[in-house]
Amino acid sequence: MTTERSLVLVKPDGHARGLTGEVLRRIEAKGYTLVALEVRVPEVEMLHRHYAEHEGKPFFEPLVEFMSSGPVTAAVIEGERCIEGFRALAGATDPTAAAPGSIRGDLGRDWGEKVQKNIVHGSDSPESAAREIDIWFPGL
Ligand code: DAT
Ligand code: MG
Repeated sequence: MTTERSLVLVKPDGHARGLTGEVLRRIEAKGYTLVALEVRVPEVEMLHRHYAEHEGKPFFEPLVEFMSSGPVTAAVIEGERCIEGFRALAGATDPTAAAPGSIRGDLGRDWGEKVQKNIVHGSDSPESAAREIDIWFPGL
């Protein structure tokens, strides 16, 4: 048994397009459990911590600006190998290249803007998941 927790975000583009329920539906249909759920407009300081690995990259500031531009749904999900499993549900980072059947592949596309609006975030490792869950849901 490798029960894991992962931090999932429905990004501002997903919220604005009314896709939050669809993302949560896919998570539940896969068999993962919702452990925590909150809608909030994230603060810039928090996003700097969340995206610390990307600090200094050309897309970092536009990414933080985009992510703080509106409501985000943060969720902690739980299930067997759900970190890798949710990354598979999400699909590749670039929604144009993401496989059909995935969230980004089915629902995302390139909007011709600096920041890729790719609907969701999912933790990429157990270490990232622990760090990110502590940022979004301290004490959980
Ligand atoms: P992922 O969200 O698939 O884990 P990531 O961690 O490499 O991807 O990047 C975080 C986010 O930053 C990603 O969801 C969209 C944005 N991003 C990544 N690479 C980018 C690029 N080359 N240009 C613009 N935005 C980018
Ligand atoms: Mg990432």
